[in-house]
Amino acid sequence: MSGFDARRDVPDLDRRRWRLDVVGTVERSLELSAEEIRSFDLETFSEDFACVEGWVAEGLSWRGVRVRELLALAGPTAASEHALVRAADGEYACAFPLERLSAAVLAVDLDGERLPVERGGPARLVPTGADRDCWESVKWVESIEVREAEPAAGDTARDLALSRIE
Ligand SMILES: Nc1nc2c(c(=O)[nH]1)N[C@H]1C(S)=C(S)[C@@H](COP(=O)(O)O)O[C@H]1N2
Ligand SMILES: [Mo]
Repeated sequence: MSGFDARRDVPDLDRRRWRLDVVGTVERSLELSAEEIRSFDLETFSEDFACVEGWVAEGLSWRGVRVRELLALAGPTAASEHALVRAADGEYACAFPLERLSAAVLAVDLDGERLPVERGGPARLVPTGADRDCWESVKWVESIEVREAEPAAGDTARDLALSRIE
């Protein structure tokens, strides 16, 4: 992908130790390994990725699980309408309406290979829909925190992404 900027920190992640937490206002908190995520029904789709900085990576082939499937297992409370997706690189986090997040894919493969850590592996969020923004494609996802109230603080993704544009 042409947009990779080596100045940005790639976290030191051990694929075997990595876990995805699905927590917050859910009936059952989940802690899933990369292999457990692979045991869900995985979908493959092709997509271009465009960053507001002005570059495009064309024809990427992603494979992963619909977040809807993970949430179905966790069971959000009826009043849950929001979520905060947190990453392993410091304070990076992105808030979503739960319905939009449900439609996104948590990708574990890119172009037929396990998603490398340089590209956001073990798991990277790939939102769908025309209105998606580049900073919503959270790399190194560590937790999905379901909320009833809209996160008032903690959504740093947009600010961090825009602060990089010179
Ligand atoms: N965890 C995390 N995810 C992130 C970012 C980041 O800094 N940290 N940057 C976002 C932005 S603005 C873009 S354009 C893409 C860049 O993806 P790439 O590094 O694979 O080119 O990742 C998005 N996801
Ligand atoms: Mo971006």
